[in-house]
Amino acid sequence: MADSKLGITLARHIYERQKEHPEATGELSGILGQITVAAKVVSREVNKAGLVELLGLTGEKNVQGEEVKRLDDFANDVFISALDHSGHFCIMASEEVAEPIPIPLEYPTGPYCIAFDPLDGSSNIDVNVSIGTIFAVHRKVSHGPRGCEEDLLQPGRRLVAAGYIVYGSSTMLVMSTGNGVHGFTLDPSVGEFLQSHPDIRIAKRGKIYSVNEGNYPYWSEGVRKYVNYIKERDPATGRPYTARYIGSMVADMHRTLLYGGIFMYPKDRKDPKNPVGKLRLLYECQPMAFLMEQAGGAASTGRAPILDMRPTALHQRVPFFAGSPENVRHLEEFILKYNPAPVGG
Ligand code: AHM
Ligand code: MG
Repeated sequence: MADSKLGITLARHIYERQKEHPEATGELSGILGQITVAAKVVSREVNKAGLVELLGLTGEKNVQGEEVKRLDDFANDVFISALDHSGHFCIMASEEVAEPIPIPLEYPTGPYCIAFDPLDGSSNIDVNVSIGTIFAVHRKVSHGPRGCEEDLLQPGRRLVAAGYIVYGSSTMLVMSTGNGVHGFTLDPSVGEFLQSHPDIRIAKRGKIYSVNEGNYPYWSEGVRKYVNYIKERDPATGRPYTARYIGSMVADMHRTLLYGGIFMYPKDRKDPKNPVGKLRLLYECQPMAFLMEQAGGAASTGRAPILDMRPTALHQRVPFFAGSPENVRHLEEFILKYNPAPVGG
């Protein structure tokens, strides 16, 4: 007979945390509730993508100049429509949309704003490799009634919640509201996210490095020297590090969080228009850095914590290094030593 004891649902987890904070309004649980609805819909479509011809290109380009796949479009629409009417947000931003997304006039606005990447790692869709959604929630700081870009361009240090959903061998939601990092796995038979990874803590030091090494010729001296060093030997064990790179930030970061080590997307000089790395600050790096720090890890531009960066543009890109705190510090030492100009990683 099946176990009749229901696991801890995400809703129960949030409710119990809320009880510890009598001043809480319940707004965050409403936000996470809407995110999980969207995540379940996207998860369902990702799982049947090969069957229903969602694969393939729409022929359009997104604001980054990349081809938009149908599933990216779909996920973007699902997240917008799950969030815009909720009354929690004053403004939103998506990787797929050039400008901030206003809340339609017929819906109420609320005291938060959200930035999200609806389907990250989309180059992996066609080959059935894990992809994900990333989200970051800030409190509204502007004074007007409906929010503006100022609300979205806040340092990550001020985030009130962030998380990701990984659509992998199972669908998992990993999130933090500033009280540690907690993981929930979707039980498809009941359609609920159940707590599977309470209070995730990253190892102080790991021995896995994760980076697109094809870009080696374009890296700065500091990053090259660091990667050469860890490929030679881990000072702790005397053995070389292990390489793992999926090319899906959510999956690579998820593994880094659980197994330790370092994930890197350094400044990439092969594209002169993009001398600061590929990953986007607001909806990729800030939320991942928030989770990393909440789990006891670190996230850096190579010179300073990602969470201390003050964003200047919605789709701003930054160099990104995150993982076990000792690994990230070690990388920063190489950058400081070999990259004389303050140009980050
Ligand atoms: P995307 O938002 O267009 O999917 O791009 C972001 C993805 C990340 O998931 C991943 O870390 C990175 O691009 C991989 O880039 P590369 O193929 O250059 O290694
Ligand atoms: Mg992305």
